[in-house]
Amino acid sequence: GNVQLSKAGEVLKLYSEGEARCLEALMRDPLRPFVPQYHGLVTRGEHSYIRLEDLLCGLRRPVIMDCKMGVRTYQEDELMKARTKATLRSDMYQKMVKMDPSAPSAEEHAQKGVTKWRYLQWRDATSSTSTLGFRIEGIMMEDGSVQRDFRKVQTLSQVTDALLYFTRSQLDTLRSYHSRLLALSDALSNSSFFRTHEVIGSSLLFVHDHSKASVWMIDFGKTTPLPDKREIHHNVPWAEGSKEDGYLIGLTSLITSLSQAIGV
Ligand code: 4IP
Ligand code: MN
Repeated sequence: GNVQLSKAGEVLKLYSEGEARCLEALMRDPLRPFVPQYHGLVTRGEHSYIRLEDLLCGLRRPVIMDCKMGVRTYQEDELMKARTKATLRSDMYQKMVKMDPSAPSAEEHAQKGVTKWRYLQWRDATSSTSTLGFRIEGIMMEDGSVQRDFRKVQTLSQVTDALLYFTRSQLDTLRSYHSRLLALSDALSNSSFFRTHEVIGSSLLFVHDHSKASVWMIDFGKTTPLPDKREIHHNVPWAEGSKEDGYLIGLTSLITSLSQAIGV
């Protein structure tokens, strides 16, 4: 959507202050090898952009999977806004009806709108987000075809099926992903960035071609520093005010699913 190609090896993403700050901090953190390299800002016309390493550079016919991490994809702020000055979104109401006409309440049907929090919360509850701590947002196969019909994938064995489809059951690819996630898990446990940030709406991007496979942390637009030097655990369910994101619940689910796929 808001990412475009710039010169070779680089992509531009529309600037947001929060994301730029996260990327700056990540370049000085043990997570650096798991994040696209950040090259600062550039202005084109009226807009500023973040310059990022192109993760697809040098790959032939790459296959890509985006997994949105965490047990929720909305910030606590969004819940506050929904309670106080509830802005109704008709586009989100439409997306909801399209997926399940019986999902909106009678009141929501009458007003033909839902709050952003309600929509995001419903997406979390009807996907694997709430239970497994992540969901598959989409897969692009080597011919460029994109599949987004993973919205209702809910169980770990459905995730494993999706992983087998995505990798065409190639054992070396599955093993590379598995070891990369174990290395990520290690880096996360040593990361002061991770300890001090609430990571919401961020994805793990799985990318492979015929010769290599890797996983990257992307999208930090809704990742925020915790207030007052607070820290979170990332491996417990969320309760209002706890700021917990459940990122590690999702990572554990993915590692378990990959283990099942390669039979270890
Ligand atoms: C989208 O819903 C995603 O949740 C977006 O998150 C979110 O953007 C959109 O909110 C929301 O409509 P679907 O994926 O179900 O279509 P992401 O950008 O991480 O994919 P935000 O702004 O929350 O990042 P709006 O308000 O941008 O429409
Ligand atoms: Mn995303």
